[in-house]
Amino acid sequence: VSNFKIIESTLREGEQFANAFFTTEKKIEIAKALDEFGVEYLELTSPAASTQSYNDCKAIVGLGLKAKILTHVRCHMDDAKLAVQTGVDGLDVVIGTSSYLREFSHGKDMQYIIDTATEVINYVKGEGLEVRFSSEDSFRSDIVDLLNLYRAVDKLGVNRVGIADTVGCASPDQVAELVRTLRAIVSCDIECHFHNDTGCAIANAYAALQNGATHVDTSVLGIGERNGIPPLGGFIARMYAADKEYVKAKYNLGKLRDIENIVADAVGVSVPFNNYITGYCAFTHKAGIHAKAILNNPSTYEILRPEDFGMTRYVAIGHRLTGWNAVKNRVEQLGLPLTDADCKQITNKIKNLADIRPLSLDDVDKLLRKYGQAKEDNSH
Ligand code: HCA
Ligand code: CU
Repeated sequence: VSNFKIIESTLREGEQFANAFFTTEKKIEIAKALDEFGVEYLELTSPAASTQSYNDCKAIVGLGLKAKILTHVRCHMDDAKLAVQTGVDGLDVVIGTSSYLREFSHGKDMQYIIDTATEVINYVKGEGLEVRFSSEDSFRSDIVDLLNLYRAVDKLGVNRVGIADTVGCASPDQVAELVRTLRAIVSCDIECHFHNDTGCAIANAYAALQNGATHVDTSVLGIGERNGIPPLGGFIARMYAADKEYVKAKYNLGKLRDIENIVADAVGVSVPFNNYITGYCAFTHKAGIHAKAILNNPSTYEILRPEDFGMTRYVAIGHRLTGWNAVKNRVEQLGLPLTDADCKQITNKIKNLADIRPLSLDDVDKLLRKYGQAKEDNSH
């Protein structure tokens, strides 16, 4: 699963998040931060959406970032022409293929879709730009229709075909099967886009990569239409677990927290407490058994190394589940002259107190210092 590329869609799918309103300045700040992180592509809202969208697209193209700039457009010549004028590196072209969308959304049949796709793809390629063709709602589309369409666009020389789980209904095994089938039919790259309505977005992205997909769509904190798509951080966590050295070499992982804070602030939400990597408890260890092992060797209970992400580990000790090894570690940090026997005794004291109410680290430190002081006084 190495050698994947991220198409970061905070500035497209993310703009479809309920709370999102990005000013030009904010878009530029987000684009620069993502570029520093090292994503390979930024996907922007269609310039056909509004005048500001058109201008913002040009402004971001003008930044001269390392990341390639894509814009996301309907499969329509007018939209494609407008997009080409903005100077982007490529177009992510999309059209709905499921019977739901063909009937209730755009009302077009498969032949019309193939004809329009052909016209748009030939045009974009003729302009020398990268082009991806994707079917919206791929998992509720007729598989024969879908494969015929992909085969046709592959022959036209698209750079990528895309599959999209627009409603978030797919499971990893379904994804694996569809991607494997598609891999056998097209020779171009395969991009995938998964919504998270049923909690499978990251797992689906991973299953797609394992079966031949090459590009994955993400957004910061997963923001998007409804409850969104794979969060950049969670996807990175998954890929780090699969191939740590590759991910560390390719991305500037220490930048993740900043990016999430910028986006969370821009859309008026806070980073979830249990967020991948950056959530406030992501590297907090609590039970005595965990704490002891972690202090001996962090890999016992950590698959992600906090240092690799500019984060720090925390061992909570002011609670009834605490153990004397963790207390001893704190004693050493504070440089107090207490023995193992003392630490065991204090641990019991902490447990008794914490049965009544939770203690802050400050409460615990005070207690430890009091014992340490008493010890010194005795020895004089
Ligand atoms: C939508 C479109 C899309 C497109 C995905 C893609 C989806 O907002 O409905 O271009 O691959 O989820 O289908 O985001
Ligand atoms: Cu989407």
